Amino acid sequence: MSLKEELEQLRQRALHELKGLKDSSGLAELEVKYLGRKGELARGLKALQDVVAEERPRLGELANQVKREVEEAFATIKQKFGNGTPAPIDVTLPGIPPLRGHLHPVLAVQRELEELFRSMGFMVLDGPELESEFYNFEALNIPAWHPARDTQDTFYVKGGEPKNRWLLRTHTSPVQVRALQDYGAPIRAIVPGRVFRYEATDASHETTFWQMEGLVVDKDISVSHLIATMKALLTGIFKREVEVRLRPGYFPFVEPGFELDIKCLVCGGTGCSVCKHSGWVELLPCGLVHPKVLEYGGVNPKEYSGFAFGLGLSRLAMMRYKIDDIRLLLSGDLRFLEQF
Ligand code: FA5
Repeated sequence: MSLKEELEQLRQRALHELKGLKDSSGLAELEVKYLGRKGELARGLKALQDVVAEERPRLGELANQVKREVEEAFATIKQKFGNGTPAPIDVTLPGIPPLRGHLHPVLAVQRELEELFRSMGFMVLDGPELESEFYNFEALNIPAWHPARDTQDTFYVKGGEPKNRWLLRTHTSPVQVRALQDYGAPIRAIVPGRVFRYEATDASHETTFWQMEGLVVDKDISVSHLIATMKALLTGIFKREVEVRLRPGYFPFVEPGFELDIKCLVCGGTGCSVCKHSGWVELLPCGLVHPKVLEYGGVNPKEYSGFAFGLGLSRLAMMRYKIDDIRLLLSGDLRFLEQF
């Protein structure tokens, strides 16, 4: 084969092999094979010395042209794959911090309260969110005909019996009777949990919100125990005195019953959409446990008495963090949640 044919074949082979590369592996070897000091091209150039003088300029030009073409082809493919050498790693660069979550504001307040009540000897209990009419109403002295049922309309689900349907619980109070049945008296318990109501929403009303029930049953429990516990709760969570007002309140499962309101901490009492421009927020209804509830729980009302409260946990979190719309709590909006 003449040198001219050899050079042309060399060009074809080199370009063909380069084309077949799928990634940068093998690129360096191929470069040595064709362009290396002892590579095929170097051998072709060396062979120029042996050709007759008049052929040399033409073949020399061809050899240079092949060299240029092959070098260019290598340069192009290196650009495509990178040159096969991994970029150096700078171990001194700061790392990428992992994203960290945190407690939802309602859960943060709940955890604090659990801690506080545990320190006062309370159990922390749980109850079913899908409840029976019996525990949600009947056992709390709210029979089917009672108008108090209308104040807590809810979502009923298929199943249960005609007079004891399943529903999404409207409050945490059903756990009062469940706890008495399970543990008897004396008892001190709190029950934080999610509750549901079928009602129009606004800045202070949601269809899904959190409450925390409290129940103390023992011998000779009176309103003074109730008030002292409410004070401990409020100073524990706000870390300062907050202005409260106690009014009579009606709930069929307590007697006497009270509404404990706190001065709105979102507006400082001047009036806003959270306190419906009254300056006060309904937060802590409470009272002495009705004898019928004790009986449903299997506890003798002649021997024991008790108090109960139903804290609006979502509203407490709003007061604590000055949140001006309850609907933000379940919005799932990270711009809101990341502020806590
Ligand atoms: C009750 O649910 C009674 N079970 C409370 C109770 C327990 C009274 C034990 C006596 C003894 P009420 O419907 O008022 O009561 O709700 C209690 C608290 O939940 C309210 O003070 C309020 O803070 C909160 N709340 C009520 N409805 C909503 C709502 N739609 N959205 C957000 N919070 C609400």
